[in-house]
Amino acid sequence: MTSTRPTLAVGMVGYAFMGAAHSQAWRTAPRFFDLPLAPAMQVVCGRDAERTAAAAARLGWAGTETDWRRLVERDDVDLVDICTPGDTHAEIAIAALAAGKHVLCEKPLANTVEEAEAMTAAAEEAAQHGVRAMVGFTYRRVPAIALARQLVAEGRIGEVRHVRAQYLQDWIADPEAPLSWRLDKTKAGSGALGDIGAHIIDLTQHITGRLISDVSGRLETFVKERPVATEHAGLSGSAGTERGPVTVDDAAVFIGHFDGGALGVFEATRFATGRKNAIRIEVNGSAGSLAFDFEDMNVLHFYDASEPAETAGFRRIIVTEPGHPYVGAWWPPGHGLGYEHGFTHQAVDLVTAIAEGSQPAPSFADGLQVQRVLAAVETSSETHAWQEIPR
Ligand code: SOE
Repeated sequence: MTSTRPTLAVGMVGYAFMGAAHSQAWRTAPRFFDLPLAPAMQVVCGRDAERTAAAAARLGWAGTETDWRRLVERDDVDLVDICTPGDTHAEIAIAALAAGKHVLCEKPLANTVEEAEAMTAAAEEAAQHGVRAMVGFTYRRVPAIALARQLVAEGRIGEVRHVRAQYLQDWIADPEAPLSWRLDKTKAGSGALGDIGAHIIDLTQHITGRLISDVSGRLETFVKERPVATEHAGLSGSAGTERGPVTVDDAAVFIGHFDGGALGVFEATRFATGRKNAIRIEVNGSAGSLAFDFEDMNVLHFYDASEPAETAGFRRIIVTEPGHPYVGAWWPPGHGLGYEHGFTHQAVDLVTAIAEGSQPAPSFADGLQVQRVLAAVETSSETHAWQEIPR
């Protein structure tokens, strides 16, 4: 079947875990959603020609490049999708925006506030010419999360007072798990804080519609040295005999306030033994509560405090009805969506915004706000003092 829609040619930089997830999204978005533009998987870029060619064949990309600068210069690329470690985000995104390409950039937006500021300035300049930029906080597009935001916006839980958020993983709980780029500050910027803490910062701000205004936090690195990885395969690679330093945090905890006065308690760790990808968020308001756990991602718990005490209780909503956000395009009720669907919804929303000429969310400015919270937690951990988040 040939599409009569105008094409949006995508060039993706990086093809590991995130590149595979984004490729899946570009493949499925036009097949399940009625998109105004037809994404074309034009070219994928990686440093090693042979591996990049293998990735292109496996993931469905038409061509390859081994230098992202070449990809950014190509006339047959409309959108640059950045799936590389954080140390390269700013340079690639700023060059792509200057070349008039729309940009989708993986999270966290950058490794420093300064980089995120420069990226936001570049995105705001590009927006004047109709060029769009978006940061990939993909969990916003989990239907249960989108429903939670709707319920808060409709006032169903009243005034928000408590926000409790955890992102729990355990993939390096074993001290012999090897080093990878995610444990290297020069590449990743920070550890659990930026990699997964960034998600719960974004999600809680997204669900409540309020920004975090101040924080007090602590970072901890439990295992300070690990075997050097021999390969960049999967999250943790495979180990050699040499050992090297871990230069990022293993875990981050912080408390803070949201605009409007709600209290937040946050925890991000790669040492929660037995927890694989548990994003747990609970919001308590004056009229009710919401609770979510990504390990049961098709479910949202909702407590309505206006119900009679004798029959009130947390309601377990299976978020798979056609009327639920994004779900109508997929399977019959109860059949459930997975991790990858968030990436497809992200591609759908980005393509739609580009076609409509509107600002996709989360914007680079939203990514900058998250970056400022991350930096404030780090500073607070060093100084043992509360930090305000600059606006
Ligand atoms: C690794 O901790 C990781 O892949 C994160 O980088 C992703 O953002 C998250 O979705 C899953 O875990």
